[in-house]
Amino acid sequence: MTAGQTSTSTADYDAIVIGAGFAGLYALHKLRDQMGLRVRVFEAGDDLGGTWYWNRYPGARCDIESIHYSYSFSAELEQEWEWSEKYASQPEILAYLNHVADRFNLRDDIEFATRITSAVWNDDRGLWQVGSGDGSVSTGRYLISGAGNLSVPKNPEFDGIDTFVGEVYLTGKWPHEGVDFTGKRVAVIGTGSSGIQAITEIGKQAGHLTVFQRTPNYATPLGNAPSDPVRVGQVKANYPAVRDVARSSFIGVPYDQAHPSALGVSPETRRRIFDECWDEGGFRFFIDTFQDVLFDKAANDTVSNYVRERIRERVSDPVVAEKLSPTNHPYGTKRPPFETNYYETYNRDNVRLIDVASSPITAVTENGVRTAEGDYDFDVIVLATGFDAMTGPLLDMGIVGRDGRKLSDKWVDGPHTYLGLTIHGFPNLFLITGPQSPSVLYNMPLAIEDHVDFVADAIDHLRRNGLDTMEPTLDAETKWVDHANELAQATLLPGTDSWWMGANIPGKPRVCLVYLGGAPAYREICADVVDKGYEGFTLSCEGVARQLTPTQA
Ligand code: NA7
Repeated sequence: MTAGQTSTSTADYDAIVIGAGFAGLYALHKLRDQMGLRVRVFEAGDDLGGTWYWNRYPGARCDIESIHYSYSFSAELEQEWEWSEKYASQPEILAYLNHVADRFNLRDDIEFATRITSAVWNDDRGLWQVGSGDGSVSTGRYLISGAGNLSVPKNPEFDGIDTFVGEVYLTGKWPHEGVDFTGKRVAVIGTGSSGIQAITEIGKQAGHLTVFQRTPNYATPLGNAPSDPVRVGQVKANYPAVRDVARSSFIGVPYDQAHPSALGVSPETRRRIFDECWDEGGFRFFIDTFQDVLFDKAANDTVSNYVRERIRERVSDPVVAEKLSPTNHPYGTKRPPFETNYYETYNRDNVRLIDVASSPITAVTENGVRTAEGDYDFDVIVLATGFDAMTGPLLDMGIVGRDGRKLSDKWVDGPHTYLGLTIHGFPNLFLITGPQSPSVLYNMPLAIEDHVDFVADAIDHLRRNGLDTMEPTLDAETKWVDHANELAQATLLPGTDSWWMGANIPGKPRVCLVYLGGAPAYREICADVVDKGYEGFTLSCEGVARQLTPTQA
């Protein structure tokens, strides 16, 4: 909006929310039911659930304990919902989200099967014009992306994939009717978290399964089990305190603090700590061992060696065990996958492992997969090849900011955000768990709640002060990007090709997409920004931009 103009123009909605997963559902509830705003949610899928709507592949489940991987905003919801397993499966998480939608009457304000293809800031009217695939346009004062971090599957990179006469499935877009693998010759390409979960289940059903592995992963036990009623009772009796402790831990789960240094203890003590965390399962092995494993290569070697040793114990054929043992990157520099009987899958007669690092896939043919070493015939190919993570969903929506500047141009060398939440030149646009926020390294439902609460408070602040727009300054954004990059450079992560670094997509800028300072530090920074009257933001009123000082705020 230019100086002197007023923001009298009326928007269809106060807030437009994109996506009806964990983020969009809570944003709708918070803004509509707690703040009285007019809110519309647009969702590309035919139903709600986001990640948990699309990722229906066999074995899909969360890898943060469900009593923690769940909303904290409603005490009643926390008390009434029962998880049947320690780590819920995809159908159960989807049932939970449907329960939330029904309980809080959210469906009426969600437009399903509506993919947002353009979102353009109208400076004269001070609002976002949001267009969908069918040509309809809606306007909103605030635009909130709950489009997710892992919602745009990577395009298949294999020449000839369209000529394959069998069935092809992407783990991230799994058919709702399911897939029957019985008696079939199945290929799975990819051994990240999705591939590892799917391979274990498909191996049990397929006539024959061939896994194409480019990079072996450090998969460690999930430790799933039926829910323990005693433990659940203890958590439910103390939920607010449990959530506080969770939010005070690096990744948002109430686990112990890691020991300072893997090198500062005796080999026996180190082994004991690794064994304990291994046996506990899940993220404990990633975050409860030693603080220096992501910073110091020698410290990391201790954990990497330990995992390799444990893999060798479980795989009967030493040649296969060797292939499954990662050696080209340090433990934890790719997002650690968690498994249940994954390694034992390779002891089955109907499962084989093909290393495509040494002999890459050159094409998909009419009948199967071609590598430099030969052709393999299949009835079904499953692509577990990952996502255009973090920035992909945002760049997929045709976002255009002030003065017609495209987000894709602004982010040509990687994301530039302030707090991973907002972007200079894109007023009133809020990214829930955006790039350069802790996002995927923070228990997602809590990360989402923190961000939605921040946005709600910011909108409330604007309204109470008769203000229209909020936009970070270029200076604040630059400092944030530098800060996020400095944190990443201090770790071992930049040296590994991972989706955290954008390195899984050919041509994508190589930059750390995640804020690595941890949830507690990040939460403190955000609180401080608010305390200082939204430091780093320009808040505008009737077209007159002004930097509010704390006293004005
Ligand atoms: P990931 O973790 O990105 O894994 C993708 C896998 O696919 C990984 O093993 C890749 O090997 C492999 N891949 C990708 N492209 C190819 C090609 N062209 N040839 C062979 N292999 C390939 O995705 P996921 O869906 O498993 O997990 C994403 C996140 O979801 C996960 O981290 C959790 O946060 C939940 P590479 O390692 O690149 O050599």
